[in-house]
Amino acid sequence: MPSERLSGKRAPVKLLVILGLLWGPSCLPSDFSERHASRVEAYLAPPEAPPDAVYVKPDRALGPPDGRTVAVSRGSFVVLRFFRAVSNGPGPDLRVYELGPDGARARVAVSRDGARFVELPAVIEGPITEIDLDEAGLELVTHVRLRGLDDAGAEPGFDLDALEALH
Ligand SMILES: [Ca+2]
Ligand SMILES: [Ca+2]
Repeated sequence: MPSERLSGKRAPVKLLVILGLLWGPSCLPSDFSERHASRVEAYLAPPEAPPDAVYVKPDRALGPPDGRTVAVSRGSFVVLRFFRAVSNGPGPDLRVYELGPDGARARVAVSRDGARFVELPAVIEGPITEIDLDEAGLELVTHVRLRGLDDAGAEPGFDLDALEALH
């Protein structure tokens, strides 16, 4: 039957369209993997936090800012990695997004190999902090570490939402 042959030829096309829609975005360099931290390398949760607390899930700091945060308090830290190296371009190179009006503070360190970190002198605080790699004396970094300095707020310490590469 001609109509059956016709439908038989169309089915694979429909299938390819559906697969293309499902797979297409992940096959392309996406905003997620290019510009924002894409992997958790290490996390030490706030010492007093219940292990099932939502704010001790470090993957909440991956991808673009979305209001989901991970807590980094005194005695805790997180190390996130970028899919590609962040370069030291003109002006600021990294942006740190925080959530919460609790005035929590943190220190940032950067690394190009995930082993040796250079901690920046500035204490960071507030919703957006821009960082210049000049301060670390590095031209390329792949890893960023945040170390909490206090336990301010209901979710203790600095509430990290996202990291963004500006170059
Ligand atoms: Ca710079
Ligand atoms: Ca987030």
